[in-house]
Amino acid sequence: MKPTENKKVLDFVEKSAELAQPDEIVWIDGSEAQTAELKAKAVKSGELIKLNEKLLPDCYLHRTKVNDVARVEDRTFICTKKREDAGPINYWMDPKQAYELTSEIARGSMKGKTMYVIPYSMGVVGSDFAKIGIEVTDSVYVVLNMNIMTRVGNACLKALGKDGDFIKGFHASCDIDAEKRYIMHFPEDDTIISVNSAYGGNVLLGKKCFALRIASYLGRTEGWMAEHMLILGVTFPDGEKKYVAAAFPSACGKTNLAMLIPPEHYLKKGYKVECVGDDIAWIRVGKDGRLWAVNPENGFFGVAPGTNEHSNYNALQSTKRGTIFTNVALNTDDMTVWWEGLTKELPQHVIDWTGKPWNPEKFDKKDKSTCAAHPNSRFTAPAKNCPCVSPDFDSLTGVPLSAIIFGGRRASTTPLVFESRDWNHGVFIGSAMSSETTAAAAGATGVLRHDPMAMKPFAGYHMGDYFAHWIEMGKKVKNPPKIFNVNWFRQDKDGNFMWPGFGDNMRVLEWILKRCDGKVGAEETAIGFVPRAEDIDLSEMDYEISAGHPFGIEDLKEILKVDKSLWADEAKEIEGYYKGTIKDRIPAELWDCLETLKNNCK
Ligand code: GTP
Ligand code: SPV
Ligand code: MN
Repeated sequence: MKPTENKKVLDFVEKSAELAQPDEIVWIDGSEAQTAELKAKAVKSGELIKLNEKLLPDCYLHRTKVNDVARVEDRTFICTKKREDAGPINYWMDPKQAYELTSEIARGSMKGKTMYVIPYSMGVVGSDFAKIGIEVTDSVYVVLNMNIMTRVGNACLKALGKDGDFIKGFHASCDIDAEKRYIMHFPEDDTIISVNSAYGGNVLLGKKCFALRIASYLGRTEGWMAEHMLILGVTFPDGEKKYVAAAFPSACGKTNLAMLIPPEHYLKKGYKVECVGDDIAWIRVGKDGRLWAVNPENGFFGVAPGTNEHSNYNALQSTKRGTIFTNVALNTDDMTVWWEGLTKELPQHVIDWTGKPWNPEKFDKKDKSTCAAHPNSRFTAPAKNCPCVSPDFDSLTGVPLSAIIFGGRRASTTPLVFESRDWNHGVFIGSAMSSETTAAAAGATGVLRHDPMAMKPFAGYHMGDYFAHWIEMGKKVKNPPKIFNVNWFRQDKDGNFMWPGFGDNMRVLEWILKRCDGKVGAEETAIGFVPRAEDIDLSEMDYEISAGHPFGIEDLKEILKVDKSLWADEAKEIEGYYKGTIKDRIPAELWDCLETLKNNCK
């Protein structure tokens, strides 16, 4: 029985089946019974390994092929009719060619297999913010992950009604052939096609493909924004609540900041931090002239390595039930999972992420190839598991933003925190962001590259137009959030982090929120407003920077410094990026900010 009469849905499913030729079609209803059946099937086929039911109830481990462990940016395409609409930094393919190429690859690829049809909603089903997608896939792993990451089932079909439109997603695992892997986006047709991958961001089409690439395109035409941002709420001792959204590139700390536990003395005073989202924010202008944000997801697809009881207790707790782990190591002593950084002691009986016995004696922190878990190994955990999930998580209206924060991994130059002079200057700061690459995408790590607003891999259209959209949005909000930039990743000459990060980032958040209320001063510098060191609360700090020296105000001063000569170089670099890479469609407001920066650094 088909659970919908929506002809567009039925047509899409029929066409997909005609192409891929599955033996059967199964509609996913999101029910516990069906989910349990699929888990059992995946365990039987070896696609999932069941973990210790007592210690990790309803948790599973999945291993991908070794050639399929991260997003593949150079195989990710924006297929607009006009090349220039995809812009200078997206890979582009002519839509006709892209449809032909992927059809050729996917034809008959589901023979002998089941095609699952997943109706899902990004956002609370039926809310003003929500948008519906249908993903067809031949992977049970995808179905089970989508079940956690999105709101899945018949309610979505009901919300679509007889005639509603949706985002079409076609995924075929094919042979997981890296040479024939394509992640294609057709923003003009509301369509996504993914072939030859079975890894996270490439195949959970509701996430980066829909909620960022397609949604950013929609947002531009419809007057809202889809951003690579966490959303968190801070409750003050007097009960007041404020919300912040922050854009950091992949594997640069969104999940960690979103679930931050404040230092002890903040907790004692009554501060509380709650998580609304850890990766994606959809943002609209509210009737009150403020920006309001929702998290369209329903779970966390979080980086495992480095997550432990101290660094991110809330994330770790989130993974204790109903979680799918991808490419972490298996501890065969008790059928639990392990990854680098989970515990100080190395477990002795471990199968690494490729399925081979692991030798802890050969482990060398600096050599990724000796790791038991893949550096981009992940957990897919239901948001409701998170001890600090916000009561606003399912809010239909979203939450009002007091501040927007940009940030990246910068070993030098960028201070711990600074504030933009106004909205347009904030947009400039976002547009000028650079960050060191991480394991979240295939390719070299640690290479400094431009990643405007942490959206380089995710903007579904021309980056110059995207900047212009930000400027336009600023004109629509009477009470815009203040815009800040942070850098948790400054390093000393020996490569040690100069700021403790994690929970101690609360100290910076507090300064940011005080600035939003005009409750604290700042120093105006060449790049914007920087805190006076005395204004950041360092009490009860418990961090030793290199050589056993406890972190103090002098260390803070060091990472708040703005070195004009470095920033003069940075300005040249930004100019080179604007002129040489983005080339056109950059709004005049941003050129003005660049001129100001250059003049300020003379
Ligand atoms: P995506 O899911 O890829 O978008 O990543 P993310 O931005 O959510 O990053 P996440 O919070 O998972 O952090 C990635 C890595 O950065 C982990 O290894 C963390 O341990 C590390 N990290 C996060 N916050 C901090 C911090 O404040 N300081 C330092 N030094 N490292 C951090
Ligand atoms: C990221 O890379 O920013 C992620 C993981 O959040 S993925 O879903 O693979 O894109
Ligand atoms: Mn992300």
